[in-house]
Amino acid sequence: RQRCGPGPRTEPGALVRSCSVPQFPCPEGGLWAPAPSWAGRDQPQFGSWPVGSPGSATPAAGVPRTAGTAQPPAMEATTSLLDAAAVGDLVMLDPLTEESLLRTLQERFSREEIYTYIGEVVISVNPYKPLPIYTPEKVEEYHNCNFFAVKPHIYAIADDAYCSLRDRDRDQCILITGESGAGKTEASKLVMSYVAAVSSKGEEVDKVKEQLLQSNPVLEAFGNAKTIRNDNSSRFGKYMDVEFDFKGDPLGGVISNYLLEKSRIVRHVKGERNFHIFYQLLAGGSAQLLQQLKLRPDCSHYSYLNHEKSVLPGMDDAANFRAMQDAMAIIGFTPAEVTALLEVTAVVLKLGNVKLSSCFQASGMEASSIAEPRELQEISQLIGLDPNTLEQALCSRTVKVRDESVLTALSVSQGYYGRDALAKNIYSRLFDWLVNRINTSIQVKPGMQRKVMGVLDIYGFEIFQDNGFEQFIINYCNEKLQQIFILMTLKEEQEEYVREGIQWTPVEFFDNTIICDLIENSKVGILAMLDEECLRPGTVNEDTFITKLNQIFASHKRYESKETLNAKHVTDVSLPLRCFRIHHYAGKVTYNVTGFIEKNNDLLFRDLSQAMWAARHTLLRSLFPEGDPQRPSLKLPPTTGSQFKASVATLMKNLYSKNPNYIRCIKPNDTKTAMRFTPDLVLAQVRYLGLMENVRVRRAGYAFRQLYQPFLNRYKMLSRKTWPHWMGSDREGTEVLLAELKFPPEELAYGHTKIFIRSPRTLFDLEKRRQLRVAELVTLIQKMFRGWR
Ligand code: AOV
Ligand code: MG
Repeated sequence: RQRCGPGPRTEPGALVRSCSVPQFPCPEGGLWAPAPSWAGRDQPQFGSWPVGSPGSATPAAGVPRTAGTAQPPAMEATTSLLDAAAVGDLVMLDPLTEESLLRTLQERFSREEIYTYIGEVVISVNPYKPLPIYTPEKVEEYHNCNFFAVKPHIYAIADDAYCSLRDRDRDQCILITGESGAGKTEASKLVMSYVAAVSSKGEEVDKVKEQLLQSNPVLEAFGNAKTIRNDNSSRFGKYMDVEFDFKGDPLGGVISNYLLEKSRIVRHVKGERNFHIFYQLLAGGSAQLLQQLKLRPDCSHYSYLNHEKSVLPGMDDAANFRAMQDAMAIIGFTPAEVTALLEVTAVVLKLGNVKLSSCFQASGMEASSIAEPRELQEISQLIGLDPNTLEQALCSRTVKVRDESVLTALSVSQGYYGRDALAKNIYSRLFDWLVNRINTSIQVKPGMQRKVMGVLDIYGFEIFQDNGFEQFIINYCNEKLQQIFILMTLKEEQEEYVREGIQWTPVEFFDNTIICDLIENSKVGILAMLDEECLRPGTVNEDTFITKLNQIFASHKRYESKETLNAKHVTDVSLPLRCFRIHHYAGKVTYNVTGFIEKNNDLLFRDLSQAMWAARHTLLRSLFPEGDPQRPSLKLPPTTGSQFKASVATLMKNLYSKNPNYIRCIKPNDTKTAMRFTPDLVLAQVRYLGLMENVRVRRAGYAFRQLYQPFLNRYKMLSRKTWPHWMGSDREGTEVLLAELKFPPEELAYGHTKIFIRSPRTLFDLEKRRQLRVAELVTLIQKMFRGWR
C-alpha cells in the first residue's frame, strides 16, 4: 500500500506499504520508538552516490509521491508531524503510553485539530460544531498532496484512496467505525464530497456526482432518527460502491442497505423520535399536499409519534423536507413516484391511529372491531382498497383447518399486533424499494470496465439501558467490523513477519473471533439457537431460548447469564426478567430477550399481505408479492437474524477483496456539546478500538517490503557487482547490492521472499540514487550517439 498522488504506475509487486516515520531501536520492551531529535538532523548520506539537491528530481515510477519533489521527503514529513507537543501521527509518540496518547488527542482537539493518524489509519474526534476545514481551498490543498507533509485530515485519506484507485487500479474500501454519534455518517459524506470535488468536471459526470451525493438526504430522511445518543442517528447500515471509469470519473454506484430498525415505526422511547420523514412531511408539506395525503400538520395528533411535537434545536424539518424533495428530483424520481412514496408513508403514520375496540361474539370469545372508522376509511381511499377488506384483515385471520379455510376473530391485542406488524412491514419494504429506486438511477451500464470505491457507514455500537434484538444485531455487525480491522491490519501485519521469518517482538492484541463465533456459529451460536426456537412447532417463548443459552454457554468466557450476574451482585443496571450479557470488544451489554423470537420471525398475517396486494395503489401492491392468492404458499421466509448474518458475510467478503482505508471515529462527550473532551469517555474508546496495539504494530514493523526479484531489477544498476547481469539468486543479489550501498543493518531485514526496509528515508535515498544513476546512463548513451555521428 502506498501513499501517492497521480503518477506513474508501480510495477507489479512494487512497494507495498509505507510508513510515516523513521524508527530506531528502543531499549525498553523490544519496541521501536522514534528518535526525538531525528527531525532536526541532516539527511544522512550513504554509499557512493550523492543525494540530489532538493527540487532536482521528479518522482520516478514506483516511487511513492510521498517523496515529494521539493524537499527531502521524510524530513519534510517528520517536521510537520513533530508539530510541538501534539504529534499528528501517534506512531511518533515518545513515550507511548495510554496517557500520552490520550493527552495528544486532547491537546490536538483543543486546537481544533480533530484528525490524527496512526500510520495510514485516521482517527477523527467529533467536534460537534462546524469547523472551517472543509472549504474548496482545503480540497485544493489536499488534492494530490504529500500525505505526510500536510496536517492530518480526512481529505488526505480520501485523496490517497482515490488516487490509488485511479492510478494503480486497486479497488478501495473506506471503513468508518465508531460508536453511535461519533461522526461516521458525516465522515462518509465528507469522503464522498471530496471525491466528487476532485474528479473531473463535465455535464454528464457532474450529473452522476450530484445523483450520488443527493442519495444522502433521501436515505437519511427515511432511515435516520433522533436517538438519545445522536440527533441524526442512522437506523440502517449503508454500504455504497461508487464506480469509476479508467480516468477516475464517477460512473455511478450501487447502494446496499442493512436491516432498518423497523421497530422504531411503532415504538420509540421518550426523548427519541420516529424516522425524520414523518416530522419533515408534517412540517414541510404544503397544505395541499397534506390534504391530498389526508394528514394533519400536527405531530401530536399521531400515535406513532408518541403524540409529541418534538422539534429539535438546529434541525429544520421543513427545510429538510424541501431538500429531500429536491434531491429526489435530481436523482430522477418522477412526480408520480414521489406522490406514491409519500402516500405510502402517510398510510404508515395513519395506521398507528387505527383504534380497535373489543366486543364479544356469541360464543363468548373476544373479538376486535374498528373503534373509529374515519382513519380506516381514509387509509382505504389512499390505497384504493375496500374499507371492509381492510377491516376484515385487521380484525380477523384465516386459519386452515383440515383443508378448509376458517375466519377467526382476533382479540384486541392480536389485532394491534397485526396492525403494528403491517406498519413495520410496509415501511421497511418501502425503504428497500427506495434504495432500489435510487440504484436504478445511479447504476452503471453493464459491461463497462470499472474500478470501485466502497464506503461503509453502518450504525455504531450501542449500549442502552434496555438493549433488545436491534442492539444485538447492531453490535454483532460492529463486532464483525472490528474483526475485519484486526484481520486486515494487526494480524496480517504480524503474520507476514512470521511467514517471512523476520525477527520481531509480537504485539499482543485482543482477537474478537471468540465473540463473533458466540453469535454466529452455525451450530451453537446465539443466532442459530434463536432460529431453532423460532422454527420449533408449538408455543415458543423466550424462556426456553434463554434456558438453552444459559446451559450451552455456561462456561463461555464472554457470556454471562442472569444467574451469574446476580451471583456477582451486578448492580450497574437493573436486570430485565430474561436477559443475558455479552462481553463485546467495546463493552459489556445486557440484552433483554423479550421480543427476540417475534422480531426474528418477523411474520405478517397472510390476510394482511393479501389485503395489501388487493389494493389498487401500484407501489404498495408491489411491496407485497406474497399476497397474491394465486401464488403458492411459500416456505417460511428466512429469519431476520439469518438474513442479516448472510448479508454481513457477503459484505465482509466484499470488503476483504478491496484495499482497506480506515477512519476510526471517536465521540468526545455524551452531551453532544461543542468542543468538550471527556477523557474517560475517550479513553474507553481508545481501549476498545485497540489504538495502542495499532500504534505498537506500526512501530514494531517495517515501512516497506518488496519481493526480491522486482527489488533487485529496479536497483541493481546501483552496484557494479550486480549490474548489468546478476547470475546468483535474487536474494543474494539484493544482499550484495545493499551491502555495497552501506545502509545500516538495522534498516534492513531479509525475509524468505521479500526484503524489508524499516524507514521510508532509506527507500527514498535508494530512489534518489537510482534517478541520478539513470541520468548518468542517459548522458553516457547520448555521448556515445554523438560520437557515432
Ligand atoms: P454517527 O453516524 O457515527 O452515529 P454522525 O455522523 O451522525 O454520527 O454525527 C453525529 C453528529 O455529530 C452530527 O450530526 C454532527 O452534528 C456532529 N459531527 C460529526 N462529525 C462532525 C464534523 N466533522 N464536524 C462537525 N460536526 C460533526 V449512528 O448513525 O448514531 O452510529 O447509528
Ligand atoms: Mg450514522
